[in-house]
Formats: sequence, structure tokens, C-alpha cells
Amino acid sequence: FHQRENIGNSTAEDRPQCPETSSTLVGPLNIDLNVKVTIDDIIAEHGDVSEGGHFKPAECTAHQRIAIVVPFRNRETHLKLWLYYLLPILKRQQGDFGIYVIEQFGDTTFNRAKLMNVGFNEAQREYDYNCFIFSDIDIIPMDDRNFYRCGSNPRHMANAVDKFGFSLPYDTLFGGVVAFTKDQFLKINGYSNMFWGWGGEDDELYSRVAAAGMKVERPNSVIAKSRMIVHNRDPGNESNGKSFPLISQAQWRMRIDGLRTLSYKTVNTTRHKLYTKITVDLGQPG
Ligand code: UDH
Ligand code: NGS
Repeated sequence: FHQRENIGNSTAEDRPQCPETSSTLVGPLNIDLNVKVTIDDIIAEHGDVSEGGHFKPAECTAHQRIAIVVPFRNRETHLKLWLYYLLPILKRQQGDFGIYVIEQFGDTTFNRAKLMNVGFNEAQREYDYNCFIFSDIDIIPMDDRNFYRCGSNPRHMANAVDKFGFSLPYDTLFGGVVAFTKDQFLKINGYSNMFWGWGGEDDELYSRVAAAGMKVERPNSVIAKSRMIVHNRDPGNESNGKSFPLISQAQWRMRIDGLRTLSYKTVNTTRHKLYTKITVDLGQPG
């Protein structure tokens, strides 16, 4: 994948840098969460996405090499909807991107944050990504001007979700969709590995960013409008009730809990036509 050979008549060397803002963007989008579409329909639409979910614009050299990491278990319907809407958006944004669906194996308590760390680790071994977008499977942007790209600070892109009346419920919310350059993510040692069950791992991530002296940037709340697919709480992802002590320790614990101490076992890797799915055994809650 991600061949570096010629595309059409131009080589990577003589293709121009893509413009800062792509001219193919359309702005606000109509997102119908009840749309009837099959995965085969989506595959048929995206012949230019190569095996494993990799794409790069043919006409120009992308600004960033972006790995999109999605934590996953038992959300096939959401994955289909997410791909249906995100692929055209990401292509119009002219990213050089790869999609990584990181699936938690077995029925142990879900650990969203650890899956994100696994995604970072696995993606950066495959290609020279310099930007990592960590996205829930159930958030779909309603405007393609909400760039899935990194900035000079970590970015939060799900700051205007329909579920919260298109505004931020609290200033330090850092869930849903976030973007880190490789250096930014390494600087904070990634996410904590210790959040088993729902809640708080995103707040802890925010604390790491602040402790590392960085600020969080957000797009304006018109461009950032997003839909969240309505769903019930999943079995195995009950609220953990133990988040607050962990969040308050972030500043010192970030040195010893994160990417550098990540351990897991890869159970399976599947190169789907539209994404790479990596199934991992995260072990037992400590
Ligand atoms: N996820 C899965 N499978 C699971 C649990 C979580 O794939 O079993 C992933 C998925 O990418 C999801 C993300 O982890 O988008 C975050 O989990 P979540 O969607 O459960 O968290 P959220 O805060 O919702 O979006 C919490 C449950 C709300 C219940 C409201 C009932 N009305
Ligand atoms: C906070 C959670 C965050 C979560 C946010 C929004 O209470 O992890 O709600 O959740 N923090 C703690 O539990 C400590 S949402 O309404 O989107 O499900 O992101």
C-alpha cells in the first residue's frame, strides 16, 4: 500500500503540494443516520482507496500523513455509517490517510484509551505518519471544513456535537475526536492504560496536555457541528467510577503510565478494503 510509484504521469517529486484548503470542499453536509447502504455499496464508491484503507490524493502531495485510529468492539453498523460519511470527507480534504480499526478481543471490560495507544503504536510501524486522529466510531462531522488534521497544539474536533446542543458541555471536554502530531502524542506518553470501563480517560488526556505545557485548539463551533449516532451503553463498558483519583494524578503518572509501558497481544490483523482491523488482547484490568 501507499505506493510511492508514479500516479498518472506525475511522480511524487513533481506533484505540487496540495493547497492549504482544498477546492473540492462543499461545507455543510446532510447526515442521515438512517441511510440504507451496504458495505459493498461503499466499497464500490471507493475504488481509489487501497487495501487496508489507505488513500492519498492523486493530483498533489498531501500536507500531512494521517493515521485515523478508531476504538472498536461490536459496532458493525456504526462502522459502516462512519465509513460511508467519513471517506468522502477525508478524500475531499486531500489527506494522505490510513484507517485503523482497533478491536478489543474477548469480553473483558472495554478500555478505549489503551486501544488508542495500540492504534498509534501499530500505525506508526506501518508508515511514516506524522498526524494521528483518535476518533470514536459514532461521531460524524456535518461539515467537511472540519479538517481531520493536526495543528501546532493538540486539537479537539468534536466540540459541537448534536447531543450537547452543538456546544461544549464543559471547557475541558476532550472526547470524541482529537488530533495529535506524533511529537505531541509522544510528549505526553499517549493515553493512560488504566481506564477500564466508561469515563474519564479523555479528561485525563486533557490533563496530560496541560501538564506538558500545551493548549487545546478547536475549530469554530459552526464548522465543528457533528452528529453522534444514538446508542445505548454497551455491555462491558459500564461507568468505572474510579476516574477522578486517576485524573488528579495525571501530571506525575503520565511519566509511568502510557505508550512507553503499553503491553498487549495482537490476535489478528485483517486488511479490509476500506480499513485495517487489528484485534488485540489488552489483558485484564489491573
Ligand atoms: N466502543 C465500541 N464498543 C463498545 C464500547 C465502546 O466500539 O462496546 C468504542 C466506539 O468507538 C465508541 C467509543 O468506544 O464510539 C466510546 O464509547 P461510547 O460510545 O460508549 O461512549 P459515549 O460516551 O456513550 O459515546 C456512552 C454511553 C451513552 C449511553 C446513553 C444512553 N442513553
Ligand atoms: C464526563 C466524562 C468524560 C466524558 C464526558 C461526556 O463526565 O469521560 O462526561 O460524556 N468524565 C468522567 O467520567 C470523569 S458523554 O456525555 O459524551 O457520554 O467524555
